[in-house]
Amino acid sequence: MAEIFLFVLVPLVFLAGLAAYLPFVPVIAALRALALVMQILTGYGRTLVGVVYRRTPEFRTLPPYRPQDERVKAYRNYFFGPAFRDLRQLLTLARRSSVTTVGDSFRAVTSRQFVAPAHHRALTVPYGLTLHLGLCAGTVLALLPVGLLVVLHALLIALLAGGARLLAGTLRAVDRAVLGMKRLHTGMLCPHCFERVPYPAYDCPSPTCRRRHADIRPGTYGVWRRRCECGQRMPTLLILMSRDARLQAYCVHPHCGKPMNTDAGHMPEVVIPLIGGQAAGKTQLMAAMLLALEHAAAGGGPAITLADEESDAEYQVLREVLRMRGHTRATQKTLPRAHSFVLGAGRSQRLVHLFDTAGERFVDRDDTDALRYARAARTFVFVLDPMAVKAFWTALEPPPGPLLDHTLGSTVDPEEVFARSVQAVAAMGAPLSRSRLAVAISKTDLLAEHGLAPAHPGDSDGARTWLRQALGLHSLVQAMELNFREVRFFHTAAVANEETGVDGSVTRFVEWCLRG
Ligand SMILES: Nc1nc2c(ncn2[C@@H]2O[C@H](COP(=O)(O)OP(=O)(O)OP(=O)(O)O)[C@@H](O)[C@H]2O)c(=O)[nH]1
Ligand SMILES: [Zn+2]
Ligand SMILES: [Zn+2]
Ligand SMILES: [Zn+2]
Repeated sequence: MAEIFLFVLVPLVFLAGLAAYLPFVPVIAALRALALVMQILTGYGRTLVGVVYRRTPEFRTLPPYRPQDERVKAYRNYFFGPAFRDLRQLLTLARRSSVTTVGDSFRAVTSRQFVAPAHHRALTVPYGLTLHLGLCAGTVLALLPVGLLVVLHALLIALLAGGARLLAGTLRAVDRAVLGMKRLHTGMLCPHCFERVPYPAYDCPSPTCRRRHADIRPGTYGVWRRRCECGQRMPTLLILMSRDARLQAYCVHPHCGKPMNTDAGHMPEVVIPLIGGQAAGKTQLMAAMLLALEHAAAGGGPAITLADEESDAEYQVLREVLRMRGHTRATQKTLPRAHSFVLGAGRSQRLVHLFDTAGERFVDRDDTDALRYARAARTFVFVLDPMAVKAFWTALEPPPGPLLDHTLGSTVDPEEVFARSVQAVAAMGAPLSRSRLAVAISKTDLLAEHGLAPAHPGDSDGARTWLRQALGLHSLVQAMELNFREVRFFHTAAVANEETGVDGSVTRFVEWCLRG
């Protein structure tokens, strides 16, 4: 009887139970599969938040982008590297966490239902098998949403990275166009080495940092702004610098690296070289030009601001010399430095560089290479001291009396200086045939004192005739008109007077020089 019970009834009951259980198998398996999928997705979500947002050490699998390792000591824009690093970290960590979740689930079922079950194995083994079936299905099913999320993530950052590059490119193009409008497409002039700087380098504005950023334009290190290694934010473009937050610009040429004018790049630039022999009157004329502009500004004309401390300090000295009717000292032969000032306001602002080079430099052929700045000039000033012309002392009618001091004159032949300078400047590639030349016949006040001034000192044609006929400078005038697009002749008296200010001749002269 016991045998019947054991070998017939029990199996029958078991099989009947199994048959009754069978319809529930798909339901239980499906639920376990769904639970596993949800578990894996939750893990993925947690990893995503950790990698992209919390950024704690346990979510780090790849070395981070650090500013100290960069060529430029600045933080990278998220879409220029870090976003892809995050995606790779996410893939690694998500794979790890999914494998752990699946493995743990299988192990839990095995141990609880097969190895150490709480009930009879006859009951737990079918249940365990069902769960295993669910886990298998869940593992396969989870691949779909996780894969989809990864693909979406990759697509999104690819799209944003493309957008960031496009935006950076557009901003650079806009900046280039604005520079083009300011006629700065070939760059700005470095007042120290006279080379063109296509785009200045800038120092971090933080006083404790001062790291140099060679190229701040939008790109790898930021689209609108960049962050220096020290944490300080800086604008990426000239057009993004507000008037009172302009960064200090530096020359990018490796042998130079000196500071440029703070206004460089923000306005058109005008370069005016003063050419002339020793003691022809270049320095004094330049001082008078600046003073004339200052007086004009006080009288409602365009505002003038000296662009840097050095220019300003030198100008203060020169102005004092003019006021005292003193004599300027011979300019040092050291490399000439621009006297820079900002003229005008708003859109008509211009950064003007006047180059007063020592007359010595125009005599020696080896020294003329310092005239590199002339390449950027479209208006030249030639200072001609009539007292340096032989005919002035021999052929003038009436002749200069004995009272006119010889030593006040230059002793360098203007024809020679002109020929040499033109040759040097043309060899450097300055487009003279497209440039204007202002000829300043200097020291008119001295001549006037001795009754030697021409009848119509304010008239270019009169001055030209005077040079040709009275001083016999036919060939010099011809050479000037041959080399330059436009030549204007001025008699200038670089002297000032407390009440009336600078002599009117200089006012007219400077006005023409800056008109171009
Ligand atoms: N009266 C008078 N003196 C002038 C005038 N221009 C220059 N001088 C004087 O002429 C001398 C030479 O003038 P500078 O301006 O120093 O000459 P420079 O061309 O700069 O000479 P270097 O620097 O040696 O190349 C100085 O003593 C000036 O005071 C002028 O228009 N009128
Ligand atoms: Zn430089
Ligand atoms: Zn910094
Ligand atoms: Zn001088």
